[in-house]
Amino acid sequence: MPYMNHIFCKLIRKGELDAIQIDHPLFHATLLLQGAQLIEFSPQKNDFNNLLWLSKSVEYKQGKPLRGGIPICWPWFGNLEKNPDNIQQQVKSEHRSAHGIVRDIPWHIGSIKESCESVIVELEVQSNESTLNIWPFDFSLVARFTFSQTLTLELITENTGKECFAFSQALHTYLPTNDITQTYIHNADQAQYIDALDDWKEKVQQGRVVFNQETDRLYFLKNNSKSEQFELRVESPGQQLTLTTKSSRSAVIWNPWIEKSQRLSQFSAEDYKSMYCIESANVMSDHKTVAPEQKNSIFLQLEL
Ligand code: TA6
Repeated sequence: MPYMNHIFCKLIRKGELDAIQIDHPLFHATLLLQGAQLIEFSPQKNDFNNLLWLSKSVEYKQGKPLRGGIPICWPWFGNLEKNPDNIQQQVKSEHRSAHGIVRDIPWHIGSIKESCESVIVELEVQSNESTLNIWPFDFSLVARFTFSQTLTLELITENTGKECFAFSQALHTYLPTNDITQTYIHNADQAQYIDALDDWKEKVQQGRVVFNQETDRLYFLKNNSKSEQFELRVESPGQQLTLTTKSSRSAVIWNPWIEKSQRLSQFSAEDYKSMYCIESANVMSDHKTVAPEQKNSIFLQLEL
């Protein structure tokens, strides 16, 4: 465990994994080095309760994805077979696990900057022999977390190789709710979406998003919007939350509901009642391509 000379940050162990524990006057946070997975962000504005949902049966095991917080899905989101052909064709081996190759491998600390107002942590990972065996492209990723009373996460992709590559990505944010049936996601009215549970048919959102069945949808910004930024406002019992995404025209909204909950790891039969996911993404037609030495960023902000 490398020595850490900081005021608010210390290195701790969670099961088999190293983590940065941050105890700041304005917030607490727990950031795993594996996958650069944030599993806790507890701002003072939320009475130092975790703004993120984390499974009670989470397993801190090396090389095993954890259910909760913000898993980083890169260089493909979800089921590889459902990605655009140019992304599928880049994957060399029979490696077909969901959500790419970086959420269950070790990242390392790039930098930590502390102040009275915030803490900025950069975690990094670069291509290596094992990633090249699956996905033959040289890359460098930086996950930049800015913690204060709000949370921002920027995922920066750099193509450090000699050929272009295409990728899809998602910041797979798990959020808690006191009652999923009283949880509403606003600002998606009339947005187009792909329904992953209805043969990937294209549909149009009517009004606010409600949860009354298994929900697994890839939303796309209304075509007339020029910005690559959008806000989703979430209303749940006792909470109003705003999730802002930049450099993205897509977002995934997911709740496994009753039947799928039985098939999920690190997930109890009742957990669907107290969680949902809103994933800031670049998926399907919104996937990205980077040329050698080019960078791409996707950015989310969570604010009460
Ligand atoms: O983001 C939605 C989704 O793709 C769902 O289909 C479900 O598989 C979820 O991600 C969780 O995936 P995981 O591999 O973490 O169990």
